[in-house]
Amino acid sequence: MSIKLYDLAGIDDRRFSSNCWRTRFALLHKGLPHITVPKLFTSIHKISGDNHRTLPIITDGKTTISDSWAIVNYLEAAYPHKPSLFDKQDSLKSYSEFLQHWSLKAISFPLLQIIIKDIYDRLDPIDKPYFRATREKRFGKTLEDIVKNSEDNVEQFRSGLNPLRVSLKHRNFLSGKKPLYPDYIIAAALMWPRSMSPKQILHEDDTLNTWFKTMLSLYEGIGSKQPKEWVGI
Ligand SMILES: N[C@@H](CCC(=O)N[C@@H](CS)C(=O)NCC(=O)O)C(=O)O
Repeated sequence: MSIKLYDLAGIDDRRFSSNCWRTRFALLHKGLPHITVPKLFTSIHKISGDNHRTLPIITDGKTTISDSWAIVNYLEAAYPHKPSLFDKQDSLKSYSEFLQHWSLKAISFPLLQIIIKDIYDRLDPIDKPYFRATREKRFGKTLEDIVKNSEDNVEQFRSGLNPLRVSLKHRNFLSGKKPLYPDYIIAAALMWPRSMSPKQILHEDDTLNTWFKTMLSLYEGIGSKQPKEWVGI
């Protein structure tokens, strides 16, 4: 039986969640047959009897796991003969864990303050009241107020990506010669604005574009085939 990946979806079946993309890339890298099941924010609680409140969730036979980091560790342990996401190196696993935390701080959080209203605009109408209420409570202001300074914030966001540009100066991938989990973490973070925001998040001459283009082309171009909203590749 195929693995099932419960995946967050917006309008036009846009699969926009970075957290879910990490898992999707992980399944593709390992060559594990799987199907993705689109879900709305407001239907996550129905997946496994209210046990899990966030996506991604996978089911593999009788096993159900949520949280992308728990999932990647499960896949490595359950399928040791399939290509490893960490090249079977503890050091790469530690680097990945660091990068996931870094990307949350340096990419996802600043980006959210730039694109949160664009995300809202592209959610299924059923999800909109839930998304607005929970995010406005979290930030203590309206979605419209959160994105008030988004023009200035885009510049700041772009310069925050410099560590990635420096790392990619002398290698093709963040992981070295081939894409591994560190590359999927960052590519997943960029799939989010790519599918949900018309803003120009990366300049057309940004050196990161070369790497991102390669990431989009992997696995028969699964990334590049996704609906694209932003100005860019
Ligand atoms: N650390 C978790 C984060 C998962 C997460 O926050 N997922 C979001 C989707 S991108 C979610 O399901 N949020 C549910 C909600 O906001 O109600 C992971 O890596 O899986």
